[in-house]
Amino acid sequence: MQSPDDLRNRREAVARLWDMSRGAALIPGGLPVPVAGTDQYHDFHAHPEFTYLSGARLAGSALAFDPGDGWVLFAPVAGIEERVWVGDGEDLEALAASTGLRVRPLAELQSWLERRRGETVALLGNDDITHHPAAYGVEGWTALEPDVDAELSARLSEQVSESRRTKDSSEIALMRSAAGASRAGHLAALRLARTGMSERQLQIELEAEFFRNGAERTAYGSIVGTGSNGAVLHFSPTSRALRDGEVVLIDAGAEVGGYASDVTRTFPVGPRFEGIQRDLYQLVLDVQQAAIGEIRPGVEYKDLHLGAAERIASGLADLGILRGNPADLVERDVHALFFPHGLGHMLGLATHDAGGCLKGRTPSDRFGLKWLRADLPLQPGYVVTIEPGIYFIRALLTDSGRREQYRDAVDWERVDRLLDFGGIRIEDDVLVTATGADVLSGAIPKSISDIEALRAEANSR
Ligand SMILES: [Mn+2]
Repeated sequence: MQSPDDLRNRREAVARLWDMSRGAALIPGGLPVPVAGTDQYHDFHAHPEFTYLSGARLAGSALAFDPGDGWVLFAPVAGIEERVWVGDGEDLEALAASTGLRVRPLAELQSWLERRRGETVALLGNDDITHHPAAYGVEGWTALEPDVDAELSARLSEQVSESRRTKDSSEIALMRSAAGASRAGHLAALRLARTGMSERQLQIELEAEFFRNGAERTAYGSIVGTGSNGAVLHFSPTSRALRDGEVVLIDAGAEVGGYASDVTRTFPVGPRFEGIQRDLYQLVLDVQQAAIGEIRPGVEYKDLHLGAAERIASGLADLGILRGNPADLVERDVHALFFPHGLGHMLGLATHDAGGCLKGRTPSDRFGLKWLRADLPLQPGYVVTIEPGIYFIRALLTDSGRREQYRDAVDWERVDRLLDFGGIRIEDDVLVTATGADVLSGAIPKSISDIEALRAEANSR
């Protein structure tokens, strides 16, 4: 539940940024998408711009703004058939109280638009209204379309993304709840994983605990990969069984009130990290903690990423997997053979939240930078993930072009013996504060001693 005051402040701040003297903005939340062959719909995700400004997540509604007239939420009123099949829907008065908005029946959207014919209209949110206007109660969208200004729409949308970077107290409270539900799920996985259990069974235990602890859904499809599957960055759980001697990687997060958490833990199937697993795990953990330790207002996220890349290169050189000076290795993108993704991303209403790149900054096409999803100076109230990883990815490590390019920089015989290793990633959600960092998911165990204590217990049962 978000405070109506926070929602009002958000809208006022955005309207100030927009600085419109005339025209209007329309922000549809999106229509439910039917599942073919049924009379049901896919799980509904309201457009984040709509939810950010209204606090509502109901399907088939639209938020509208006019600088003279203010904000109004057009919401559907259930007819008899809808009431029979899906229920009464949201009461408009209750909606007005929870959102702090003026709420009107969706049927009035048509006349709101008619009154602005010939004016400039910015279209944000879900543009499905242009394909299915009747579902929003709007006839003849084509007649209104010339009023939609693409440039204005893009500018206003970008300004909403900029606003969304700084989370207010309602948003932070929801993100703490989401992180709490994620903690329960990851703890269950750490306690219940056993040799012979499948990735799918582990996913079920994890997600059940998310839901028991307040999750409304998972923030994204849970990633559970054991053994070599852990090297596939977004691996969907299968019937593959956990084997003693392997590590299992779980990247999964609960969602509460539309807000995501995004957490990764990696742990041994047996009671202990063995041999190189232990060295690599400690390296990834050190890299993650160093990056979190460097977070404070003004720090460039890209510098955190490059710092992590250099520490990974340095650690891999200490272990004899890479050869050369860490700074040179990063300059040549050698680290990206083992750490091919960015250090993390903005988090909020979306798992990869909007506003990750400062205006004017475009992603690099360098192998070691192209998947960096955040490039901006951090400010208090931003929430970012910090998620370094080291993987043995066959697609990269058996590629003859890369092997030739990096012939001198990698102990390829060593790498060939580790191709079934899988991967290690450790990810937490971090709120930037005035002085440093508040790790929202920090109560989820990650030190070797804490993880081994839980795994020893699980293995003794
Ligand atoms: Mn993530």
